[in-house]
Amino acid sequence: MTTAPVARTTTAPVPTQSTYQTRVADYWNAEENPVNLELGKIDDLYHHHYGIGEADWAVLDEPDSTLRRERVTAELHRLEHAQAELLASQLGPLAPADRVFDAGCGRGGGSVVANLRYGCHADGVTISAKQAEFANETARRRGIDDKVRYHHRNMLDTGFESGAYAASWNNESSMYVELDLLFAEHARVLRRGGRYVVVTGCYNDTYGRASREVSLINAHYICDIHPRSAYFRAMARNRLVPVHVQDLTEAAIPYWELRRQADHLVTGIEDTFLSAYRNGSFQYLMIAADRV
Ligand code: GPP
Ligand code: MG
Repeated sequence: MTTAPVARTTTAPVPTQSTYQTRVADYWNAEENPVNLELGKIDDLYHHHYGIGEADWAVLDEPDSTLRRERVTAELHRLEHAQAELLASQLGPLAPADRVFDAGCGRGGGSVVANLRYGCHADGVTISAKQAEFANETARRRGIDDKVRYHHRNMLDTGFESGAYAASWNNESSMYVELDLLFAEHARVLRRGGRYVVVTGCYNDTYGRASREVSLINAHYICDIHPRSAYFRAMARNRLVPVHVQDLTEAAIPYWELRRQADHLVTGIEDTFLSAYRNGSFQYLMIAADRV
């Protein structure tokens, strides 16, 4: 049999980072919202997630305007910190020799919280070189840089050692990536019996498709919010078995109510979050799962 010669096709080199990922990195390299920096300054713990729990509304009645701003800032930080502590509480028990992986670590607050709670080693990963550098500086200031390290890497392809991690998490960062790719990487780096935790905003399948508010949130952060169902499907396909699911939607509302009244901190997305939560199209969820 003879075959006709086939013209050689040249394939374009696969970029290490997609154009989308570059745009996301650009956003986070440039981001300097007072709502993140002013809160973080209070105790050098920089969070990139929202808050949970009842707010102390008395801060709004403070007559001195400078003091009022300070008290509102501190209260929002307290609520964000409560969210970080809730997530961290799901990771344990962990020992000081254990390693944890913080996927989409932002300016690093979550890894510090885990280290303070368990004394564990932490590796944070962010696609933003600026955030990684900032977070490493905070770890140096605290004197925990021997145990807490931040890396400018892709959370889908960390290069970390397989099976070396006792726990891992995404705190409001999973909406930037394909869940199957993300959970495959968590399952790879987690040891058998390791714990994975995600806190996320997801759209509500019972409402239907993504609402207008969900689309506005996507446009605001350049992300792509997944439906609730997608988390469970992708976990099931990637050796992650849910052990605890908590709907935090109600608990998230005081934070947004207080934040919308913080003129010195608002970013313009506050009312959209409140509408999305209240019209039932959007949920704030925590899922803890075991790696089997
Ligand atoms: C918080 O970060 C949120 C995200 C990065 C992604 C979107 C989250 C959803 C739950 C949809 P941030 O603290 O940097 O945001 P902000 O500047 O608004 O405080
Ligand atoms: Mg924030």
